[in-house]
Amino acid sequence: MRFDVLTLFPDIFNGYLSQSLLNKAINNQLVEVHLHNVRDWSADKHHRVDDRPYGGGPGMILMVEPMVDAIESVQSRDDETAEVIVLTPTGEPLKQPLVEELATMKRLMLVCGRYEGFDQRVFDVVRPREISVGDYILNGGEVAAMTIIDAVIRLIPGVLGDEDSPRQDSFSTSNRLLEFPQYTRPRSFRGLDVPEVLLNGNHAEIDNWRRTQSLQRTQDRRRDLLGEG
Ligand code: JA8
Repeated sequence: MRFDVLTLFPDIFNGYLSQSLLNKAINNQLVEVHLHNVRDWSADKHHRVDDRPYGGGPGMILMVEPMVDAIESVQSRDDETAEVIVLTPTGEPLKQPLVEELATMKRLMLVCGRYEGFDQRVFDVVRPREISVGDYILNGGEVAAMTIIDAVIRLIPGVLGDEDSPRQDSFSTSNRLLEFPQYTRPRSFRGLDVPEVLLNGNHAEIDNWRRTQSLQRTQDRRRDLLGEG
């Protein structure tokens, strides 16, 4: 799977991309991540990509020309057409079913904004998909882009560190309950003991306990997940 990331701050991605799991996936040619600095498409000698908003107001707006030039130029670098995604707090909320859909695609282009956002004509011309990673405002789209890459690549066969298929107990299309609590050694820590049921080897009883815990946790913490579906 190929990712193209358009950003004003490509260096933000270096630490994330050099983590061993992703590095292995890149070396095994399961994943490609190409970083592009939008400033390279600036038309003027000062490399400006932002300007003040018409109508007034605070902050700066990303200019339509360098943004559209960058997106179209990067799109043409591969025969496979990329799904163009702009990270924005006004986009479609990212949930696991959307992650699963994105993981089926051969190529994604992730466009990261900064400042007060893009000139509207970027959206009018490119007609990208707009995705939000959550109801809070980041300083830019880069962390959101890494979130998408991270959530998507763990669904690509062979990318996970272990041989297990990805954990989908919580939030997958089929299961909307939260995970049950897990324990490992020691059996006792500061007077807190591992629940007896997990030690007795009765797997029907263990499954039943875990289902009950999942339901209880979901009711306590995320009642919204039980609403429909
Ligand atoms: C932001 Br600035 C900026 C750009 C993209 C995103 S996505 C999100 N939740 N906040 C802020």
